Amino acid sequence: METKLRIAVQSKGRLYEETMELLSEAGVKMTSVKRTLLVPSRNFPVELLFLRDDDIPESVAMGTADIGIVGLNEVLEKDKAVEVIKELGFSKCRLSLAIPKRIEYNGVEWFNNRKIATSYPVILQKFLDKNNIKADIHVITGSVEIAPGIGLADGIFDIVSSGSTLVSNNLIEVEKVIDSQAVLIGSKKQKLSDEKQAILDELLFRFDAVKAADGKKYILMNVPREKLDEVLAVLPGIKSPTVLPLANNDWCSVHTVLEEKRFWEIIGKLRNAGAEGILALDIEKMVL
Ligand code: PRT
Ligand code: ZN
Repeated sequence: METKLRIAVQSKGRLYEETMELLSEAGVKMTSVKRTLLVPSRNFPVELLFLRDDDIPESVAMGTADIGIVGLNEVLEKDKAVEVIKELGFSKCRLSLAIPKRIEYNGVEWFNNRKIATSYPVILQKFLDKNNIKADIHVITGSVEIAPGIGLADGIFDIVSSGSTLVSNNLIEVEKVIDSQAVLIGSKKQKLSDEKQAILDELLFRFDAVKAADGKKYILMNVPREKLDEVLAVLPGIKSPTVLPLANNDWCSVHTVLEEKRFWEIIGKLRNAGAEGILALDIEKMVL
């Protein structure tokens, strides 16, 4: 039987969409859209094990899955024998302490002898120990942010992303404890077979190509030959753009790759320098 690398992924929730998108952009196609527990790819030697995110670190530590995709917050909280192989750059958030906004806050000592509601007691306890704070941790799952309002806790320790949940509950973030994002994890103890390692290496190579293309545009434009130097001067730091001849000898075609966030700034300069017929295309993959 063909060797398959088994990847534990979240079956539904905030990580699901982007995990599937990353795999799909890496050319990994799945056999069925129905989310049964174990789904093989139809064109790549991997299979997906769909789990709750809470169970992913342990499944990787135990070797039930070879690798997993999960939030760093879950990895740190579950504290299993896993290691981060790669940061995937999506589902970015932070774990922070927050308190009612009307309270005057004068530093982390404020939390001494206070009651803190959280779903992340392990990470919180480590932070409190490091800062010599003795507080009472109250573990609740879900809707942590309402705890202070109903008198269940003095403050909370929870995931913050945009911050709007805190605002609508009259809370204010006072200490950021960790930054989190989706990460690819592997077991610390179980070494992959050579075959599985080779599959993982290919997958990581493809993830890098997808990531390299992220936020970049492929730009083509027509430039009068006499303006070529001026146009090329507008493209600083970009490794030698391609210059191609056109049927009309007075003109040439310049191709290059631009950071999307600098697109409008640079396009303006290119037009002023004499570029015309500028086309911008999405780049799907980039192998550096
Ligand atoms: O069912 P399962 O156990 O698999 O899923 P889950 O309900 O435990 O997790 P899920 O799907 O809600 O989140 C999965 C992962 O997404 C988390 O572990 C984080 O790594 C990541 N993530 C990124 C977030 C957020 N952003 C986020 N904003 N997880 C939760 N939130 C919640 C947060 O709990 C808070 O209530 O959104 C609220 C804050 O958001 P803002 O934008 O208002 O600040
Ligand atoms: Zn969960």
